[in-house]
Amino acid sequence: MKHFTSVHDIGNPDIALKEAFEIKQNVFKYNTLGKNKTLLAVFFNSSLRTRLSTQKAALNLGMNVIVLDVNQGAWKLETERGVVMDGDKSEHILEAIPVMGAYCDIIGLRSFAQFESKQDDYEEKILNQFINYSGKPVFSMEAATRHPLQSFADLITIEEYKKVERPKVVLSWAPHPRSLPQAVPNSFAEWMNATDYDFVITHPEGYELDPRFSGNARIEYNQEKAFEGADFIYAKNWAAYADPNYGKIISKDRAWTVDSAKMSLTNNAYFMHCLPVRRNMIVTDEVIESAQSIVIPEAANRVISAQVVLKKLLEDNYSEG
Ligand code: AN0
Ligand code: CP
Repeated sequence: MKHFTSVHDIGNPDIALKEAFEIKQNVFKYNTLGKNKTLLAVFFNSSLRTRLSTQKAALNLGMNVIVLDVNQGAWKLETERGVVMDGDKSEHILEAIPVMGAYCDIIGLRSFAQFESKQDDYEEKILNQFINYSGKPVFSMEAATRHPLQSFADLITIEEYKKVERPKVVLSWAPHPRSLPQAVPNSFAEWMNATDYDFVITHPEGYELDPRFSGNARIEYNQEKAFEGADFIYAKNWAAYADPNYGKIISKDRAWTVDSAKMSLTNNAYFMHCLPVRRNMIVTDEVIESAQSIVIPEAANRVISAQVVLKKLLEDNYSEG
């Protein structure tokens, strides 16, 4: 694995899961693998979990860690080529990226969809520039279209909590006051489609995801019907994907908020969300505080998914083998 940007890079998810559970048993087992190797974690957007869990994973592997919040103290970056840089942007990303690459061995990147150009977002323009110009292995800490470290942690969590071999997993849209990227639901769908779970997506009409991500998932526009018999409810808001509404909010309907009445339709389902979550928009206090809510162990598994990925990047790119 040279870079990690999606489920397709990890290989067989069953083997990745085995590695995850091996690491979870003893997170310090490989604590010299990353000796004298430096992780640079670059954030264009805010983060609590990804920032902390990725650093913890790197420290568990004996790596050194540098974190850069691009919007707090670095120069404002131009991303378009050919622009006369007479505005407020002092540096071009085409110099900034190889410079960052010169100071580290592995780069983690968080760069959300900007909702200015669907094409730029869905071609992963920023992530691919890091891959092409840094000279270093790059992994996604949520890019424009995917959040694979989150989805991997979600898969680990479902495997830990599932009571039947083939659980019914429901990804449910829920309302939110601001436009959010499709990265989390896209990526979750992609990882769920790589398993043989019974996977259903429910959302209001107009919130269809890119079919390259939703794949063969069953789409159910009636949320209550979707919840029937579910073993896991995975709530998330996203802005519209389909034209002409790309990046727009077309509903804030709180009839879609996950509440106890809807959870009672399920097979005593566990409640999941990647966090941060807005209470009483996405999910009621009662549901997120219930015994069936596994959002905290889900977040804790972010260390494990990051550690599997960093271990693979170290082994495949730097092992003297
Ligand atoms: C981001 C999103 O929806 O992509 C990050 C989630 C991990 N959420 C917010 O910006 C609130
Ligand atoms: N779930 C997740 O990625 O959280 P942060 O945005 O806080 O990193």
